[in-house]
Amino acid sequence: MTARKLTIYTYDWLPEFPRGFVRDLRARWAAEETGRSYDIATVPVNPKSDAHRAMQPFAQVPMIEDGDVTLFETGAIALHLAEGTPLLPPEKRTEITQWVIAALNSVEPSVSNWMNTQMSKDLPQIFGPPASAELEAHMLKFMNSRLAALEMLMADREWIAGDFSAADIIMVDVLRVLQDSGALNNFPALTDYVERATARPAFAKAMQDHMAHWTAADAAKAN
Ligand SMILES: N[C@@H](CCC(=O)N[C@@H](CS)C(=O)NCC(=O)O)C(=O)O
Repeated sequence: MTARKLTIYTYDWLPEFPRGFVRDLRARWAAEETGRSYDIATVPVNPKSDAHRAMQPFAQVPMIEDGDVTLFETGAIALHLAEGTPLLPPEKRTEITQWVIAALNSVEPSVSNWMNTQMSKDLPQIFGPPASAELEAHMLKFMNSRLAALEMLMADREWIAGDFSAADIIMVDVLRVLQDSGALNNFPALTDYVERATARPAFAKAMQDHMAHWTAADAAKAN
């Protein structure tokens, strides 16, 4: 039997600030955890192409091709790559799916909105005019309410739905963007959860290759 060919799509180049956090990392991490080798293909970040929109209607990344399956949305990608592996045991499928959706729908918007208020201070040309103190406080309060709920839950769990699963890849990647800002400091269980997950060899390999991609992209741009 020939193994299906897996291709992960990301941008051809990006500036420094999002590197390490571009969501192709989630697809790479899932591939590494499940022992899938993959190729990287790129789409232009500027201008976005029609070919890109044909694969991802919002012209975002990542997308994957896995044999004859083409997919976008990191939750769908993680669940797809986890299929038939210990990252998605059949008896845990519904619970893991629930947590993937919770990470993307109940937690990530609160994190992204607060992060945008922070990024708007340093990069207003990209993130819009600096957020007012009121907006920033509102977004922080909303995010902290979500983090507090998750903190209670993770206080007595190693992973979110039994053993390490596709849901942990997505939830941890949503949370880890907060590490450097100190926003997780009041949430020791979440801090430990993120540290535990990102200490996994598969995460380290995914991150190393993700960063190497941007270094190579710089070199290609310079030529
Ligand atoms: N919900 C999407 C979000 C994808 C997303 O936000 N991708 C970012 C890169 S990490 C992007 O392409 N941003 C550029 C844009 O939105 O134009 C997913 O999880 O796949």
